[in-house]
Amino acid sequence: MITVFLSLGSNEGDRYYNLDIALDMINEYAGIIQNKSSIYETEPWGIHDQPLFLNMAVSISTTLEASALLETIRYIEKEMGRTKRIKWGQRNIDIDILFYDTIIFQSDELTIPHPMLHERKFVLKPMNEIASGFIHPLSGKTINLMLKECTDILSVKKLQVTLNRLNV
Ligand code: PH2
Ligand code: MG
Ligand code: MG
Repeated sequence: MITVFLSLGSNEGDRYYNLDIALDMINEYAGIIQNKSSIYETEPWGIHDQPLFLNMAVSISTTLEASALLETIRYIEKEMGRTKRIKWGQRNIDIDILFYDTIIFQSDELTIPHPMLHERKFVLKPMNEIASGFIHPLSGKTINLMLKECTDILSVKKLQVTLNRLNV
């Protein structure tokens, strides 16, 4: 079993419902959910003129290879009728692989660890909640240190809400 960290995001439609469904499908198809962060409401990074995101981080244990995991994530996003139109733009669901154990992996389609995670507070803050001591295999830094060093000033606000059907 491999431990994988995923980042979930939604800023279109019923954002809570989208996260909820994505968690269900991840648990069904991608791997068993071990841990999940709170939900955060976050200012959009990259393209500012779009609705606020909900973001969260989860860890799963899986037997899927990295490329098979990516295929599975794409399947889930497709099943959910993913609405992404442009890079960094608005979408109903986005599931990104942050870490695949401590593996370093590079292909045309996939880079692990996620190459931009250290620049994104909307990724680091939720991740810090569930795995603050996890060490980035390339930089050797903990999530906690990366969060402290992160210069992203966009708002990342922890919400006091839980999902309706928290069946995982
Ligand atoms: N995802 C992006 C681009 N910008 N900003 C926030 N706050 N949250 C996201 O999940 C996000 C983003 C591209 O995947
Ligand atoms: Mg993304
Ligand atoms: Mg993505």
